Amino acid sequence: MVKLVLVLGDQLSDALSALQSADPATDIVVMAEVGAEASYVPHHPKKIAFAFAAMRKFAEYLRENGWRVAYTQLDDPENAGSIPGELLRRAEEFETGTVIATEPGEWRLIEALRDVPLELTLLPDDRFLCSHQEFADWAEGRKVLRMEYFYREMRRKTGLLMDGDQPVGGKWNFDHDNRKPAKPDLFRKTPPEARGDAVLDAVLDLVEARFGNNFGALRPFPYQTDRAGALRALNHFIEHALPDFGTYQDAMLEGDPYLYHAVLALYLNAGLLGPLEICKKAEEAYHDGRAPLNSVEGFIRQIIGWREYVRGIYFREGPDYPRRNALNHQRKLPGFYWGDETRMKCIAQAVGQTRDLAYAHHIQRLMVTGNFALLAGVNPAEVHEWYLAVYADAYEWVEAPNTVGMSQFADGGIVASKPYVSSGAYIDRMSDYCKNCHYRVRDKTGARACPFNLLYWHFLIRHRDRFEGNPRMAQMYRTFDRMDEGRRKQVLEEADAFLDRMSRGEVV
Ligand code: FAD
Ligand code: DLZ
Ligand code: SF4
Repeated sequence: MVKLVLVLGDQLSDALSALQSADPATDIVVMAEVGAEASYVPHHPKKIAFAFAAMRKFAEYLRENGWRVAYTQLDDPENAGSIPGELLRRAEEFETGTVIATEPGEWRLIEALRDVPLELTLLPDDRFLCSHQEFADWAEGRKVLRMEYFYREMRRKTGLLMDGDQPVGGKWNFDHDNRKPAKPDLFRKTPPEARGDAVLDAVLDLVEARFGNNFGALRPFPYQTDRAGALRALNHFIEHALPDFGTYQDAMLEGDPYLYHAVLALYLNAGLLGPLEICKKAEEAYHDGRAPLNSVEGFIRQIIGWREYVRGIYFREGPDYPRRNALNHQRKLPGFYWGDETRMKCIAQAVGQTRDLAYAHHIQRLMVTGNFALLAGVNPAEVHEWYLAVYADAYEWVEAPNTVGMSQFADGGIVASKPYVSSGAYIDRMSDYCKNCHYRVRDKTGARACPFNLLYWHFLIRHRDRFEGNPRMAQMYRTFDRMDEGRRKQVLEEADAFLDRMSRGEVV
């Protein structure tokens, strides 16, 4: 009997379990651009264009390799509008009731597939290094689930940067050598840009017509949309950026969106690259003397450590995870996250490049936009929706633990042992943003005081009961208590006034 083989927009790998267990001679691959997937959040137009162009090209690749592919474009008059709807339509067309799929990366879609009245086989997504069972076994009996220990297991499992059972270089983690600020450099290489082609051009026109009003610039479109292009981007990164990746990992510079970051998460999460092939290339560069250990270890840790760990957390914690709100934060997300004017240079830079590129690097996401939302007490569900919408690499399994857990502490401390909050001093140390800001990073109070400085204390005092006993935060409470009473009062009043002005929609 014919089986339908579902391939979703982030499953564009020929190693996909659903494709591996099907037969090109008899089975039919179903791929569909659907309104439901394109609008469950107001995705950045570049993210939608990337998904559709990469899907169309992958469908073509499958056809060239002998598969029959039933592909639905968004503007097909027959389009049923959702993945379950498309499966039912294709089941009728091909007179079958059987579907094979690889587990989607989002509870919403897993549940929707389970409700489809067809005989569905849901296979594990084995493009990841750690299965749900392995993660459960690792987590079993542990009081806290710290990434660092999980990462060591992944190093042992993959053998990456291992010398027998010992880590190469004698240490598991070289972050101590990292975290330096960067200097502007006109000659720094940026990732290779997409060459226009007919498929991409047609998709860009479609996305412009249907999603042109979503937040974000569609053109120019720089990203690769097939495996060959993703491999070019990978090779470029290994040659030009990996050597300095570690040292400047946390740095931020005005007008320099990528620095030494890989800009590979969008390809990796869509399936155009695999985690092991990326890490092996990085390891090779270390062994050939083309990249130092602090960079290669740091990079590999992000992929086999953080990426696998957050996926484990997402599936272990269950469908309610994105709605958690441990700190009971209720403020609305300010309009400047969607491009309204702000005088805060750091926010304007991070949001501006997000609008232009559907990309910001980790420290911009964590210590600028994430830090501000947490300090200001924004509702984490709104923060989550924003991150899921605006980044080309965002899918819920990876975005939610990073946002709800790591950045907003809304899971109550599963991912992060303490909240990632900082005053303006951190941003000043790691960037050149403060030099050209309306606010003064050294001012702790007064009309031009950096809002991060004011809100930092406001956050700590708001949540004193919860965090005072945390040994890693006790020092901050002692510092606050040492200020004279008038000053303490002034800081908190100015922070309140700032939040009021912001919530009234005034330019802040
Ligand atoms: P690099 O900085 O060059 O890192 C290399 C690779 O490591 C990345 O391509 C990515 O695959 C992996 N990686 C690094 N950090 C993480 C992490 N914390 N979790 C998972 N993988 C990681 N990453 C996403 O892939 N999708 C998201 O939706 C996403 N949302 C985030 C939201 C917030 C609030 C924060 C703080 C982080 C988020 N991240 C997300 C993690 C990280 O910021 C991005 O993976 C990274 O910025 C992607 O850019 P890059 O490819 O240049 O990565
Ligand atoms: C992100 C995305 C978009 C914008 N559109 C589609 C689509 O039309 N069809 C599809 O199969 N997948 C799309 N995707 C990726 C899905 O949203 C993704 O598979 C789920 O979020 C699960 O991770
Ligand atoms: Fe951001 Fe404050 Fe620096 Fe301005 S002074 S860029 S608001 S950290």
